[in-house]
Amino acid sequence: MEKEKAFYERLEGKGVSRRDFMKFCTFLTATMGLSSSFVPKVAEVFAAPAQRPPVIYLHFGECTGCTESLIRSMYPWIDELVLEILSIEYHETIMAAAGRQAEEQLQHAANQYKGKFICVVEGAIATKFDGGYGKIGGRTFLEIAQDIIPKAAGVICNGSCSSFGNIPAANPNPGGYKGVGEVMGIKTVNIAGCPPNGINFVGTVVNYLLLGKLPALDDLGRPVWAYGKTIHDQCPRRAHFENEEFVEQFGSEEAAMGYCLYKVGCRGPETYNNCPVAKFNDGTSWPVEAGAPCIGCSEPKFWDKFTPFYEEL
Ligand code: FSX
Ligand code: SF4
Ligand code: F3S
Repeated sequence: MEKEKAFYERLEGKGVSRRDFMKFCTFLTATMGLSSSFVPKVAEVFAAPAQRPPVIYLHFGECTGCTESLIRSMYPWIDELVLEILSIEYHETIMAAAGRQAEEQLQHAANQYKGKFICVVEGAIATKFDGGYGKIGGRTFLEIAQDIIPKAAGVICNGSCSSFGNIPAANPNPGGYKGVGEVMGIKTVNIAGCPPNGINFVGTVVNYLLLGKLPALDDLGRPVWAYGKTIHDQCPRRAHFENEEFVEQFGSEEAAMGYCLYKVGCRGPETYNNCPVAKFNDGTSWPVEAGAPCIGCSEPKFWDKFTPFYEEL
């Protein structure tokens, strides 16, 4: 097919071979919990997209780590794939426009695609304004959210800040920051993590384009295929936990032997995420593999609930 041929030529122009791409599709399909018979269909979602839903991507109170995690640290070309399957109408980090021009683009896109666009949100929303928290172009985060979000067909929260409030909402929370669902009184798809794994965002979008529906969600709005099991239940150090072989001090012999990190604060038993399987940086590693305990970044209020970090649960 012409469309597919052009796609592979574009990829090759960026130094990505068909083999690399198929490897990625195989990995994505398996991570999404689909059988290998779906691999060609997943490839087709990218190579010959039947539809490219318009997306307005909003940033509120956050560190932009979620965007960085998606566009830079995984497969270096994953941003290209995202641009193949989505029509990004507004995204402050990657768009060329700035200032008034950007503001106009936001209004234009929200009106042109009213009721049809997907709104992706990164960051929490301030609900108190005495200190002047959270404004873009003279409008508060809350005003922007109330203007744009009701016009969207659905909302995906990328990261724990937009999902649950997270660090901006941590005690004492002078800005009254909250997650998008709570502020707007709506249900959102929550790609939790601080930052989330880019694969969890891409997989959720691909699932929607492939099957025409959102994946099953847990009671916190997180896709079950990615957040259905605890870190602890998938951890390669689990045998050490069962054998009571623990790291008691960083830099020790036990740490070098890859013992369990429970006693130096691992929150893996209470944290739902797929890091041991999906990993970060092109499948290179993830916190526990690198010797750092899981701090529970995909759980609501992890900053308040799980601190002080590095102390036993
Ligand atoms: Fe939050 Fe994302 Fe943590 Fe940062 O935007 S989930 S602070 S990684 O960047 O929202
Ligand atoms: Fe569980 Fe953490 Fe130990 Fe892994 S390192 S087995 S997640 S407590
Ligand atoms: Fe976060 Fe724990 Fe994974 S800290 S990145 S959920 S290992």
